[in-house]
Amino acid sequence: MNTNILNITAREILDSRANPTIEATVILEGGACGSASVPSGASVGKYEAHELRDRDPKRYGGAGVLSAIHGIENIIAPSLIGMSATDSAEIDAVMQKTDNTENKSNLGANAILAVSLATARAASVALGVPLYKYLGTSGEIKLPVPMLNILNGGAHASNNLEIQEFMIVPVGIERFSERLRAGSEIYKKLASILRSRGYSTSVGDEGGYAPNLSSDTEACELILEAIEAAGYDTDKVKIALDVASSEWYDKGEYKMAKSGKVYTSGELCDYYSALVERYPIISIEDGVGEEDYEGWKNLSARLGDKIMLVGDDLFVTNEKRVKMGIDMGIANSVLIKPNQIGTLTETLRVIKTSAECGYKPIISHRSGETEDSFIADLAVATRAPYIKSGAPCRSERLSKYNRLLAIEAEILK
Ligand code: 2PG
Ligand code: MG
Repeated sequence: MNTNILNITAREILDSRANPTIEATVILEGGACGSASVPSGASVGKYEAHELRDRDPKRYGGAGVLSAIHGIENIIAPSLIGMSATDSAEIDAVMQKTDNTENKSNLGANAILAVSLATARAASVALGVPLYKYLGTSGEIKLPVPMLNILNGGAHASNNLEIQEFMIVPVGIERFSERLRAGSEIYKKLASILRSRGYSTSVGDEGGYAPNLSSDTEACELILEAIEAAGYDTDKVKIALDVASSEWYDKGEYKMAKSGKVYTSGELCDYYSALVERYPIISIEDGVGEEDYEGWKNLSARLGDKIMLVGDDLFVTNEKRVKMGIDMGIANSVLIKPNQIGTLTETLRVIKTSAECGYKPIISHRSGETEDSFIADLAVATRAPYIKSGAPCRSERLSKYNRLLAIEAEILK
């Protein structure tokens, strides 16, 4: 099969929040083709690669991506046509060189990533292998533990919860399909509990419920009740939080976006330590802000031996920032979002670097998603221990979990 690139096209499509995003298609000389679409965040880290939007107020309130698509078809495509789709690293290097900026602001990380992922998919189709096998090495296949976000708050919901994500993590369950079943059963029990207390069961951006509650601790209590009501226990199913605290950071203090309450970095650490004492929490993401390095040191000293401390806005899937964090001894886990950095090659590299240094990679969706399930294959290919793809609800979240079910079925055959 000839894997040389014949043509690349791109289209403007919509994501799960009705915002425009890009779907790119790479067509190979041998006839194979692959498409990929890119997600978009709401709580965006300061150091993320640039997402190129048109800023034309007459279209989609300025969020159109026609300029990025123009770049794919008129600048990226001519530079890649004739190269083999199997040469991902070279293809990504050509795009980075053509863009010629540190944060991919000329062509847009959204444009570059769409082509990068579509190219890998086209290559896997041409070679007739599943994407996870194409992306990864051989050896025993291991499926990730899902981190299911069943209560949404922060920038992902218009309720009063300050913490962005309350997740359940079925770490003590062996099979992926059984982990997902636990996620679904607990999610459904949580709905009954919320309803019985007169709370709303409408959902937030990632499919978790988004009720107004008396406090973030009430959220943890309700989750514990749901775990028990569904017939599981906290040996098997734990809780994880994504605080997304960079959203609150303001001149050295943390000002909660909804209640307006103000905390110092130290007070936040005290708060988390108390939560960890009281609840079966195994992971806290972005507990302090992306530039609050002293806060990260404090948090790591206090909780780094007990739970996963995940850097999302802190690391932005950027190898330089991860290495900086490792040198400083802060955090111990890295959230991996391909669109924070903009190419498959750099994503794979940062996963490798993190894992080699004992930092756990967690493959993640964005709050604005599409039906593309690429990250499910990426998690399997890299043997990532965890994947975070929202609630077991809404098809843009489930496309990833359902793809993992398909992979599990395939390997158990
Ligand atoms: C996060 C993500 C995904 P967003 O903060 O981890 O859950 O949210 O895509 O809005 O940055
Ligand atoms: Mg996060």
